[in-house]
Amino acid sequence: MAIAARFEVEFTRFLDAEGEATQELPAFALDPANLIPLYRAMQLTRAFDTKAIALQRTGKIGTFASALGQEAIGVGVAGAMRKEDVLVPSYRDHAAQFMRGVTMAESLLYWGGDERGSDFAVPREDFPICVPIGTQVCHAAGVAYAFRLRGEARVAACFLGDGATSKGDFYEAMNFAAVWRAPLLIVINNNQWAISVPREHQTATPTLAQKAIAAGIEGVQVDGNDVIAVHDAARKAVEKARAGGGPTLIEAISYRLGDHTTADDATRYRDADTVQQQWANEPIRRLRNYLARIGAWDPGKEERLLKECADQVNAAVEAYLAIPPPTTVAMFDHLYATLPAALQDQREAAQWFASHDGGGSHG
Ligand SMILES: Cc1ncc(C[n+]2csc(CCOP(=O)(O)OP(=O)(O)O)c2C)c(N)n1
Ligand SMILES: [Mg+2]
Repeated sequence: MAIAARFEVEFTRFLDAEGEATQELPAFALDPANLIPLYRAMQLTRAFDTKAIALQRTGKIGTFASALGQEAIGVGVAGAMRKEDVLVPSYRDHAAQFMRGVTMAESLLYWGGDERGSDFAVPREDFPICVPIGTQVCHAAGVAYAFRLRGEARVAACFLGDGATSKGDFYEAMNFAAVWRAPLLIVINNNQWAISVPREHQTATPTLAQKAIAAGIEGVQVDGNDVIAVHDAARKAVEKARAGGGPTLIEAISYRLGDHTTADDATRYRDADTVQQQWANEPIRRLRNYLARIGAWDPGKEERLLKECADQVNAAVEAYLAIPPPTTVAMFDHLYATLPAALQDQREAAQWFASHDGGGSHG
């Protein structure tokens, strides 16, 4: 018997849970000036998450999907992208969106059910949040293919969850991007849960990264709670894609410390002790410990940063609440160049109701 092919999946971590370096750090991480912005971005995301949940509870936004415990994934990846690249996000990727220039007020507008929240002032070519599971991977493959066709040195990056890797869209997109050597980065946020379905009931493979092998692309695993590992893998993948080396799949292993969304109650299906134990691995404390260990962080800096983040979040909430609600007829305005007669009638009826009950408001 001969071996037709052999495969392996690498796993990378630079900082352990206590923020101790387990191996020599990549060059960018040797300068704390490169790490502090990543730390800040993670803290800002967490501050936003806390506030967004409070806004949902008080009826000021609709359902919200928190990124609690998974901040390093979005921050590490978006920090490796260039402005001209394109992000194709799912619903748990505001950490990455904020780094790209999407404002927190826009994000709140989106979660408040207002489509104008997807019309980002910056970055104009990033995609809106995709709620259908896995379909965004196909969109991202298409974007990457377009870059390739046009000869543009740009990269498309998308995120999906562990659950989404069971979807055909994921395999089809990977296969397509691999064949065309499209400049695509696919990042799996393996937070161990797809709502109430645990990772081990989701798929029989020991890693999710190995799913890349069937498509003929590189698949790597990183500690998704180690922002240095995420950023390093993303940087290599983005550089490779830009240089014509084709797609990469990164599986970032993390843990969903919060509920699936504000519409979920995870205490009904998972054990509080396990969640408590997972708090020891979370990414913010890990990087803070490392920065403190090398003398680049102290309680005074921490206090100032938290205040700054809170102020920024509060300003975004105020900006959001001050935005007048969309008109009732706005929902008819962007579907057709010329509205069909039946919808024209509905538009008029909507207009009539709007002018008789005074319209809506946030919450
Ligand atoms: C096509 C489709 N099927 C089902 C759903 C309902 N749904 C919303 S979130 C979710 C679980 C996704 O889990 P995962 O991919 O692990 O992402 P996570 O929410 O953990 O980030 C499902 C099944 C959906 N949004 N779209
Ligand atoms: Mg998941």
